[in-house]
Amino acid sequence: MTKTSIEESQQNAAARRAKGEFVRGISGFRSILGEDPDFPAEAGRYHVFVALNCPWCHRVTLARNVLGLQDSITMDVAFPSRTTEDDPIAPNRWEFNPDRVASLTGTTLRECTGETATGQAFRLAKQIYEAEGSDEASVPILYDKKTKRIVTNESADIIRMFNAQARALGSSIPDDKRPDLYPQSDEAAPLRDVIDTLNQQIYVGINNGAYKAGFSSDQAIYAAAFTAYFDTLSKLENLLASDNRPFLTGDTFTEADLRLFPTLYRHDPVYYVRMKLNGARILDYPHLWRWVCRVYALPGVADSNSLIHCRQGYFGRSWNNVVPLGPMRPMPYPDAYGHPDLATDRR
Ligand SMILES: N[C@@H](CCC(=O)N[C@@H](CS)C(=O)NCC(=O)O)C(=O)O
Repeated sequence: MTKTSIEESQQNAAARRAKGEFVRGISGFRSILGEDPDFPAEAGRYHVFVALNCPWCHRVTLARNVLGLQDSITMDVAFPSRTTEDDPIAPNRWEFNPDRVASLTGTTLRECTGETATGQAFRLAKQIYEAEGSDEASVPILYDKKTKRIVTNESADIIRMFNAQARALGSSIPDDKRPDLYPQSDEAAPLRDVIDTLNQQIYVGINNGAYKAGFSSDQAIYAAAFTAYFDTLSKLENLLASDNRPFLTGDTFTEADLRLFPTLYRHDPVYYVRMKLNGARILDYPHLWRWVCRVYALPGVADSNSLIHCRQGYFGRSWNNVVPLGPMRPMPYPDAYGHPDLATDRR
């Protein structure tokens, strides 16, 4: 499998962090399903651990759903807020706890589960790593229920291998009906180049750019991330407008679309406020808005996430546990994603 992930340079990472820049770390587990002899592609053997508010996990739940892998790859969902300071094991960790009550709704969240794959019913994602001597703590995790080992914790690799191995992994969708997110044929080499270029722009300017804007504590770093984010959105708006193409590379939904969606889905209801990305809404970009609605309507996409989890998770402790209730106009989200006609051009 070719290299999938676009990673931040780790050069001077400690000094950059000390200066207030948000610098994303590197994923430590990087086996490839179907290529590493320890991890053959088989139906019913693998499991994913996710948090629905996490956009990297959203890539994984999207790929699992659009490729028809819901029945053959099992999944556990963490509560959207990390553990609290008084947690008996560790604070600020992802927790599999279906009994936890969300402050937004005053109820438990029906998508949340316990930990069902290791056989040890761990409560914290951190404990899954500790069982392998690792001090990482992130989700998503692709886990092998047979050997009880982590396969990989890199979302870019997970979506690429789900696509490449969809049939062997037990997809419920026949080959000729299933989207091919990253076609492997010789003729598709130019398309792969286009996807790779888009992935790079989308990761730097948008997916990770949103975090750089929202989580850096330095005004200049925030401002540069804000500018790059909206510049990239304008480029993508123009790309879609150029020939009214339905998807970023043309007529079919590919990995580039899949990787853009988690950020744009969160933009109006969450990132506009939380990541200080209040330059414009996606609603203000008519082609991007219609693109979000088009992707949202694809089978499995609406079910791949929950804005309740996103809002609860992103507006957590740093927002005093009070979750903003909007947007209300032109209508509440995600219902708005059923209305491509709402698009306005007010940038
Ligand atoms: N490279 C990883 C990044 C995943 C990531 O940063 N996940 C965040 C949640 S959005 C996380 O779990 N961070 C560690 C922590 O919160 O303890 C991927 O794309 O799979």
